[in-house]
Amino acid sequence: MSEAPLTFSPEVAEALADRRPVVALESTIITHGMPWPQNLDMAREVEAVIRTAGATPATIAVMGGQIHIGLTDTTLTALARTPPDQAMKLSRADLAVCLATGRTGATTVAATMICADLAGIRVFATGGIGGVHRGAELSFDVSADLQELAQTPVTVVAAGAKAILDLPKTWEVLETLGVPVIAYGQDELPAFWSRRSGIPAPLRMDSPAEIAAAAAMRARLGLKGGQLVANPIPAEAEITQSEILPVILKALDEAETQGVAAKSVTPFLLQRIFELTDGRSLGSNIALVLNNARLAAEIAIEMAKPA
Ligand code: PSU
Repeated sequence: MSEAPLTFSPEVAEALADRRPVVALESTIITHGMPWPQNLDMAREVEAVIRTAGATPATIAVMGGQIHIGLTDTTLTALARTPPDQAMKLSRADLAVCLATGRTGATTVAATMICADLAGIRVFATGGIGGVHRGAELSFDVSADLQELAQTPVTVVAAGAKAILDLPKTWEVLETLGVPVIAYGQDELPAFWSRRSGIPAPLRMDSPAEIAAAAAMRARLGLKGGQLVANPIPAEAEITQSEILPVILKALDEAETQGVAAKSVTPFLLQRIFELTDGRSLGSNIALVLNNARLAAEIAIEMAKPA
């Protein structure tokens, strides 16, 4: 076990000690990705889905100089109530500073992967990863999530990259970085709120067992880095690309006019899209997270089987 300041919930500690399946969950989606109180409902429901599927959920956040692996309901509620400006949005760059200064921090995909790896957790479910922002050729705004996938051995289940991003450039960068991008059960990459993106998937897999086997094979080959499983949103919850694209473009336009930059871009866009769709985008976002949690639990169960 590492020297890192990890505090495990009793439930997660027992599951890991017994080598039972555990699924990591991030906390930025709670503090910066969804509004109160839907964020708390989502966080609880996602944990429930993982338990029902037969695995143990481990929501990860930084508080009081410790990386918490698994939160109590009281802590989860406190975190969900924390205004976005009072929780640091942690990536690889700021994780140590947050811990050393005792501040509260919510982990993004990148930071959650680092913490999950330290804790010995191999699978992580989220909504959508960060990626290359539109206009990145001028702003250089590329999420640290992509570099993390290239170096930390965790399988991340997401509904693709968030469709507010430049998706073709995001997939190009992942290819350059050597990250396996695996579409689950279809030949096309999904686009977060939509099942289809028009972009062919570099890889396709159709079962949790195959995905677990691929992760094990990467370890045997000594390949560093994780895998991205792009799991399409359930059909009944999707917003098609033709419906969501004009909304995304309007939100992007507003972000530019208002000079929103860096870490504020993603939360700003998600909030504006929520308002512009009268809350429909949030319902879809919750549905896709739950769907990803279920698949991640199934993968964790396969990974926990003796070789
Ligand atoms: N998935 C969601 N909503 C979110 C996120 C993921 O459904 O808000 C968060 C993740 O923590 C991800 C972050 O790492 O958005 C990406 O932010 P950025 O584009 O600033 O790197």
